[in-house]
Amino acid sequence: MSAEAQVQRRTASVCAKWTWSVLVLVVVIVVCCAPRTVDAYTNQWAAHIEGGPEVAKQVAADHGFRYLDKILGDWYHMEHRSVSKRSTEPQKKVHTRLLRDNRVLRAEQQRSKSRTKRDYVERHSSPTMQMTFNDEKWPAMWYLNRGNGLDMNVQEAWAEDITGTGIVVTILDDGLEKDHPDLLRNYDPEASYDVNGQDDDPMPRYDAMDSNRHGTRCAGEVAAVANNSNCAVGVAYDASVGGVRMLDGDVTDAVEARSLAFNSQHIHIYSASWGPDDDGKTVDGPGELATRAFIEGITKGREGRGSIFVWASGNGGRDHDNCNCDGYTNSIWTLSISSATENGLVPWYSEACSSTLATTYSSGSNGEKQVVTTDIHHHCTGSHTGTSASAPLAAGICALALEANLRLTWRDMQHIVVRTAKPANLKAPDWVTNGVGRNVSHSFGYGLMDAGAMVKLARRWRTVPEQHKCEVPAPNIGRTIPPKSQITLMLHVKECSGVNFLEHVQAKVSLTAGRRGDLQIQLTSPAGTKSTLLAKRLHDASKAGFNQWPFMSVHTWGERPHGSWKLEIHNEGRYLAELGEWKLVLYGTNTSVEGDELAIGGSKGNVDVDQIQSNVVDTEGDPLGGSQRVDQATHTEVEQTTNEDQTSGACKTTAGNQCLGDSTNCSKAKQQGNGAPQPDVYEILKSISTDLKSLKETHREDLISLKKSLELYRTIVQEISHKLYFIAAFSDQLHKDMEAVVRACTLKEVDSLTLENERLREDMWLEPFGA
Ligand SMILES: *[C@@H]1O[C@H](CO)[C@@H](O)[C@H](O)[C@H]1NC(C)=O
Ligand SMILES: *[C@@H]1O[C@H](CO)[C@@H](O)[C@H](O)[C@H]1NC(C)=O
Ligand SMILES: *[C@@H]1O[C@H](CO)[C@@H](O)[C@H](O)[C@H]1NC(C)=O
Ligand SMILES: *[C@@H]1O[C@H](CO)[C@@H](O)[C@H](O)[C@H]1NC(C)=O
Ligand SMILES: [Ca+2]
Repeated sequence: MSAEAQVQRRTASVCAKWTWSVLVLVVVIVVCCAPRTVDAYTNQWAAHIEGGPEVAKQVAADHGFRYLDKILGDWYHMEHRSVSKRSTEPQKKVHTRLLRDNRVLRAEQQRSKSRTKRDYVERHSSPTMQMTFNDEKWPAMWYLNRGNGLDMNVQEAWAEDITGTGIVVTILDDGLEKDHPDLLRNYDPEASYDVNGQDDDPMPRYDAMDSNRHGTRCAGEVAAVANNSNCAVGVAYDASVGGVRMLDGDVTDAVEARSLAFNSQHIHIYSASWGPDDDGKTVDGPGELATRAFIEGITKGREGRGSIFVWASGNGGRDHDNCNCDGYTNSIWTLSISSATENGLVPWYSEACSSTLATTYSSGSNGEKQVVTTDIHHHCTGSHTGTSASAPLAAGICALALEANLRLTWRDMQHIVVRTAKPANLKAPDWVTNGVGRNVSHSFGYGLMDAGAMVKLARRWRTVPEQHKCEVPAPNIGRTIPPKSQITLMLHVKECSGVNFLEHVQAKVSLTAGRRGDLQIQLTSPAGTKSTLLAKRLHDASKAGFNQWPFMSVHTWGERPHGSWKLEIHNEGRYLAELGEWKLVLYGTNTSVEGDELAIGGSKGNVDVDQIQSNVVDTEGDPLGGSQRVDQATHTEVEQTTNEDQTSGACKTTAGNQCLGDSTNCSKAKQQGNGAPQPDVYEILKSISTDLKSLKETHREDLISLKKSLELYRTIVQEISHKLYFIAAFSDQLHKDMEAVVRACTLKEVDSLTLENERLREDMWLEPFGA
C-alpha cells in the first residue's frame, strides 16, 4: 500500500467514525426533540364491562390490574400492576389480552392529557373600604363591596338572606385544604374525593413551590366563612364546599370523567378552572368518557335537573388563544365565564370567543386589584388571578340563584345569566346588539353577572320548555379557500323542528389547512348577529385542521332560527385551505320562554316559503350531503344558496361558486335578473334538478362507496403529508449536519494530509533529495 493511500484510508476511517457519531447524535436529537404528537400512555385503563363492579373486580384481578373504581355506567377504572406509569407506546399485549376476555366489551388505555390551571403568577394587593363583616380581608374585597353597579351585586342577595344555604359546590382541581379555618365549617366530605390518590381525602400535596394551592384558593371564593374574623368572605358563604383532587397527577379521560360525574345527586355545582393548554395552538376537548360524564351530569344529575358545570374560559390572551378551540368552554353543557378587571377592561390574559356566556371580576394589569381568598397553610391571599378566579365567583353566584329556586335546570341557569348579566361599565370594542335587543361581546359574553338580579329572576322563574335540537347539513362540499381569500356560504334554514327560539348554536366544521392559525370563521344569523367562531391564532401552525369541530355561539340566544345563515371563512395565510363539510346544529325551544314574547322576530325578512320550494336541496339520505346521523324525526330542508340566487339563474350557473364569494358581482346579476324573471330558465333548472335527483337515486350505492373511498384517501393523504413533513424537517437537519461533517472532514483531511506529507517528506522524500 502506498503511503498516500494509507493516509487517505486513515482520514476516511476518521471521517466515517465522525459521520456515525453525528448521525447518532442527529437521531438522538430528532427523537428527543420531536414534538409530542401523542400524549404519554399511562398504566391505567378504562374498561367497559357488563355485570357490575364484582365482575369488573374479577376481570381486573385476572389480568394483573388493580381495580380502582367505577367511572360511570358500565365503565371501570383500573391500573395495571406492572405496566410503567408513562410510556410513549401503548401496551398492546396487555390491551389485547384484556380485550380477548369476553366479559370486556371495550377498553381504552388512558393517556395523560395536558391540562393547565387558569391562574398566573404575579403579585399585588391593597385594602379599600370598610363594611359590616369582621373578616380581616373583607375591606379589600372590592368586587363584592364597591357598590355603584361596580360589584356583582352580591350584597343585594345576602340582604334577602340568600347566602348559599343548602347548596353544594365542588371544586375540580388540585385538592382542597379541608381544615383551613375559613373553610372548615363549610367543608363537605361528600362533595370531596381524591381521584389522584384513590381515597376520600382531598388534601393537597404540599411542596416547596406551593404548586397545589389552586383548588383551596378557588374554594374560598365560593364559600369562605363570613364574619369569623378570619380571611375572606365567600360569595355563597353558607354553601357547602368540597374539592375533587384530580389535577395533581396524570389527567386522563377516565380521571376527568370520574371527577365530572362524582356524586352528582349530592353536588349541585362543579367549578372547573383548568383546561387544555392556553398556548394559542391547541385544539382539544373532552374525550369519550368525559363527554359521557357531561351528558349524564346534565340529564341525570340533581335528580334530572342537571349538574351545573361552571368553567373558566381560559388565560391564553397573550398568546392570542381562542376559547372556542377549548372543547370544555366551547361546550353547551358548561357555563363559560370570562374576566373583567377592576376598571372594567378586558384583562391581558382574557380570550375572546363566542361561547363565553358572562363575566365576573378578576385581576388585571399591575395597577389593578386582584382577588382575595383562602390559601394553603391556613393562609389568606389577596392575589388570586386570571379566569381561574372568575369561575368560582360565578359558581358562588349560581349557588345563590339555586338557593332562591332549587328547581332550576342547567338550562334555566344559563337563561337567567343571559337575562341578568350587565354590559354596563365593561369596556370592549366589540359590543353588538343582537336580534332580540341584548348586547353581547366576545370578551364578556352578556356582561357582568348580577347576583341580586339572578336571585330575583330565579324566584319567579318558570322552567324553560324542553330542549330541542335540529341539524342542518350544508350541501357545499369540498370548497377550497386559496391563500389571501375568503369564501362565503349561505345555509337556508326553512324548518327546524321544535326549535323556534334559539339557545346555543353550533357550526360543526371540517376544514383542512396548511396552517390552521391563519383561518378566521364568522357566522351571521338571519337576524344579522355576527359571531366570530374562530379568530386568527398566530402560534397555531398545525396542519391538522378541524374535524367536525363544533364551534359554538351563544350570541343569537332568543333569536329565531329561520332564514339565511352566513358562514364566512377567511384564509389570510400563504397556504391553501379546504372546507370539507359543515352543518348547523341549532338548540332551543319550541315555544317562547317567559319574557321573550317581546323579542324581535329577527328573520322575518328572509323567509319566503314560496320561493324556497323550487330550490330546496333534499339532503335526506343524500350521501354527499352529510354523513352524520341525524337524530330528529322531521328532517330539515336546506337550501344551497340564498333565495336571491334563485332569481338569478344566470349568476348561479355561469359564475358558479364565485357568485357566493363575490357579492358585488352577484348582486349586480341579481338586479338584472330580478326585473324580468325567466320562466324557461326555471323549467330547465327544475328538470335538471329532477334528473339529478333520479341519477343520484340510481347511483346511490356507488356514490356512498365513492364517498367512503374518498374519505379513506383523504385520511391516507393527510397521514402521508404529515409524515412527509417530518421527513422533510428531518432531512433538512441531516443535510446541515452532513455538510458540517464534510466541512470538518475536509479540513481534517487537509490537515492530516499536510501533516502526513510533511512527515513523509521528512522520512522518505526530502532526505535523499534535500541533502
Ligand atoms: C358580624 O359580626 C359583628 C360582631 O362581631 C356584628 O356586629 C355584625 O353585625 C356581623 N355582620 C353580619 C353581616 O352579620
Ligand atoms: C346596548 O347597547 C346600546 C349601545 O351602547 C345601548 O344604547 C343599549 O341601551 C344597550 N341595550 C341594552 C339592553 O343594554
Ligand atoms: C311545537 O308547538 C306546536 C304548537 O304549540 C305544536 O303543534 C308542535 O307539535 C310542537 N312541536 C314539537 C316538536 O314539540
Ligand atoms: C363580474 O363578472 C363578469 C363576468 O360575468 C366579470 O367580467 C367581471 O370582472 C366581474 N366583476 C367583478 C367585480 O368581479
Ligand atoms: Ca372568613
